[in-house]
Amino acid sequence: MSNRLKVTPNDLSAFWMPFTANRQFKQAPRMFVSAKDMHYTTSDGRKVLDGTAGLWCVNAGHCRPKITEAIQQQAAELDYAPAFQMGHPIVFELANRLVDIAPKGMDHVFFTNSGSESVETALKMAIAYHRVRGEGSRTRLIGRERGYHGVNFGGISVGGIVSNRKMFGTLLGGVDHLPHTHLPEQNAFSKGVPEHGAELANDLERLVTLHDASTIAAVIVEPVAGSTGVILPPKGYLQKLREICTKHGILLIFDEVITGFGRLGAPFAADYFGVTPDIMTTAKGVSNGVIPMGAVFVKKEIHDAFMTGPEHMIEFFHGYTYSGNPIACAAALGTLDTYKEEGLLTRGEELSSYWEDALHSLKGEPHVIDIRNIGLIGAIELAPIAGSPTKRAFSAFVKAFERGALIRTTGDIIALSPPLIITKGQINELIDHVRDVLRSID
Ligand code: PXG
Ligand code: PLP
Repeated sequence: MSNRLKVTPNDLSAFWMPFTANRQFKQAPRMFVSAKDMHYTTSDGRKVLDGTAGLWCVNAGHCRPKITEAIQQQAAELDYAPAFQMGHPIVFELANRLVDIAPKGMDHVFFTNSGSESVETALKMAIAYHRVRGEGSRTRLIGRERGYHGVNFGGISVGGIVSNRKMFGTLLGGVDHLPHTHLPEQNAFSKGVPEHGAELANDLERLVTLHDASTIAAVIVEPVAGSTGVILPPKGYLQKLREICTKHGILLIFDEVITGFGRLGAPFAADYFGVTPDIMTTAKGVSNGVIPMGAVFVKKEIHDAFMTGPEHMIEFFHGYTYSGNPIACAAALGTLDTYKEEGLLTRGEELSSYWEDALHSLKGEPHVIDIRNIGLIGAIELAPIAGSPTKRAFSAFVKAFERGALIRTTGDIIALSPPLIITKGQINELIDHVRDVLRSID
């Protein structure tokens, strides 16, 4: 470890931390200084088991040699090339490799630098697609309550997490929302996808009646909602959404920023559920979280609709300085090699029943009011402390960190999403940490 990493900075004030209780953190900082495979090391030298793959992104585990080497080599060879009107070889190689593993028919990839940017890109593509086809009246976007689509204005407009929206004015116009699918009275402690609630997809018919299909560009949903605390699609729900979208010429966008790249035990949620969207947003696992990168997958028909007009003209007025950045591409290629060699994009399937049993063994522990699971995702919902929502889960988070496990909490829900390299022994270890924590908090 370099000296630089061993020293804890003595002034923490300049850095305004994202999605963090800044004042509380700075009174008692929690710092990671290195990581390897399934573990972080803290600044006081303790090993912490990563129960969350960083922020749902380090799917292959930490500091994997193929990825590290690819980045090192690329940084020394071609550090940056302009993203507009210029190319470099590996961005094309990466696009081909991604299309090879994508659901059938998703033949083109647009690069971004994050999930939030992937979402903005997808929403703009959807509206522009209808316009280039002569259906410029299709401008409305439909999201879902409790949805998370990143933090930029388009994403929070279609998103449905109140605290991420309410501070920021009137947001995008022409947006409506489907109801969320969390039905604890009927579905609590379901193993895998719940039985009840597919009919909630029919609400899209209501919105079509209200607004008319000719005004609606796209519906965007997370196939499995992650950030809000893991809400699964009821059996048949996504199929129904797909049918209604197709019937009315509305594009279906799956936001696979969390579910993409093996999280459910299949390469994408589209594969897992057998439902193919028209556009698919990804980020996180595409580069193992190591270098920022996002990728938007689109069906051939959508891409091809733009490829008209004079050939010297730009077809889609959109892109980022760092779209397809060479070092990010190298990281992604190293990531895909690692996934392939170790079978990680489907490893979750082998482990999911073990994971399910381990998680559901927490039923009956203090405070637990629901447990949800799919692939290598788990959620343990706790009863909130009366008058102090989020406090109980936050103390669980701090206690777990002190004991040696990184978990994630949102509201009063503990969310788990370990790297896909986790062993059965480490699953037991993680769940035992959570059990001990639940028994030790108020
Ligand atoms: N869409 C979805 C479905 C996501 O989960 C984003 C978009 C935005 O991605 P970026 O890269 O802009 O953060 C996300 C990100 C959590 C957590 O703990 C979830 C996310 C990010 C950070 C924390 O729930 N999801
Ligand atoms: N702001 C200014 C002043 C810029 O010049 C640019 C890009 O050239 C941006 C924002 C957008 O930056 P990015 O392409 O990294 O998203």
